[in-house]
Amino acid sequence: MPLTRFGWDPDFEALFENHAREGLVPGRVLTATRESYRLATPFGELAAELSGRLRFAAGSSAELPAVGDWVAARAFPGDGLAVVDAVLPRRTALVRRAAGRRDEAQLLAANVDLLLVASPLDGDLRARRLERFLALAREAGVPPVVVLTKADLAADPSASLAGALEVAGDAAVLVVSAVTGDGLEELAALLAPGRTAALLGPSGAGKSTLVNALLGATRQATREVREADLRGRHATTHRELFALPSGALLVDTPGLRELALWDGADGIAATYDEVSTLASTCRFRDCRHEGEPGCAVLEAAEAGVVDRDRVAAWEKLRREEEALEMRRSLGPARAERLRWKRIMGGAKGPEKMR
Ligand SMILES: Nc1nc2c(ncn2[C@@H]2O[C@H](COP(=O)(O)OP(=O)(O)OP(=O)(O)O)[C@@H](O)[C@H]2O)c(=O)[nH]1
Ligand SMILES: [Mg+2]
Ligand SMILES: [Zn+2]
Repeated sequence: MPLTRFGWDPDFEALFENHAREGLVPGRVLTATRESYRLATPFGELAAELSGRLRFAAGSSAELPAVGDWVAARAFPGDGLAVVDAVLPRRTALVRRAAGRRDEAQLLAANVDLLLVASPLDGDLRARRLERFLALAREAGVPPVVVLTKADLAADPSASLAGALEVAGDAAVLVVSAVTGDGLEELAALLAPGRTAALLGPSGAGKSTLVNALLGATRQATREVREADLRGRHATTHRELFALPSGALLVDTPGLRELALWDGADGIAATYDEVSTLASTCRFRDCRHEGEPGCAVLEAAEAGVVDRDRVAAWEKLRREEEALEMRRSLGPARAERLRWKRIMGGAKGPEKMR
């Protein structure tokens, strides 16, 4: 199967020249679980592992292959195997802060051209959660589209649509139902041949159901309806890239319980455009919007010009981002010391020991 079927293009071809001279072949990562990978290659699908060189050269897990990556591999088609030797530069990278206590970037998918943010209509619209996904996409330079799913279960679809439009900014908002088929054609029309889209959203939003609908086949297990109320169950357990019959590529992902950003500053500014524009006109350049004189953000919130909830959400994301940035750039000891100073103001530090 030609690799153009998986999105191979002249840009990646150019990046591959040196590897080709070494007798390596290009491959696209379809799945990446622990140490084992599946690649689409010129020899068809191959199981793959990492070369020792790549494993030891990688400074962090974000440098290892992720779903959507293009890699250079040594192929052993007779055995159905390949050994990945290098990861090609990424056109885009969807990155979040990994769940858990350690500060670690987690690469959700690479070389994604369009992010579909799934948000189910079987409950209230979660505008704040939506904003986090939008910020993640914009940080990566990937245009987002909001996909409001399960429209057939919506109590008031037009209210949810209006709510989503309020926070979507330049992102399109689609309303779809896998049950009635509403909106599926519009969704399919956004997925261009050779281009890669990824689905992100909470568990149970109907992401895999959409993948199956677009594939025209049941390749992804979805949650049983009778289990639909059970919390903490993810029908999808790993990320996977699918080639759709239309020629587009689509990445299905397990639902994300929480979404913490990594490197979020630009994405946050773009997602809360009206708030961040105001903030740049505060009297003090380092205004924390906590009651300082001449704070344009608080003034606008009081006058009802901007939505208070969005201001609060923007603040929260920025604080998270700042704190993470500080821990990353300073190391934990200095970060804690500076944080203490900021909270305690002029209060004195630790007693000097004699
Ligand atoms: N009524 C209705 N049910 C839907 C629709 N789409 C999906 N469902 C159901 O919602 C449940 C969850 O769907 P999934 O596709 O497994 O959800 P998911 O987002 O892939 O969930 P995770 O893999 O856990 O992240 C399943 O029981 C689906 O049948 C829809 O448009 N309407
Ligand atoms: Mg799923
Ligand atoms: Zn201010």
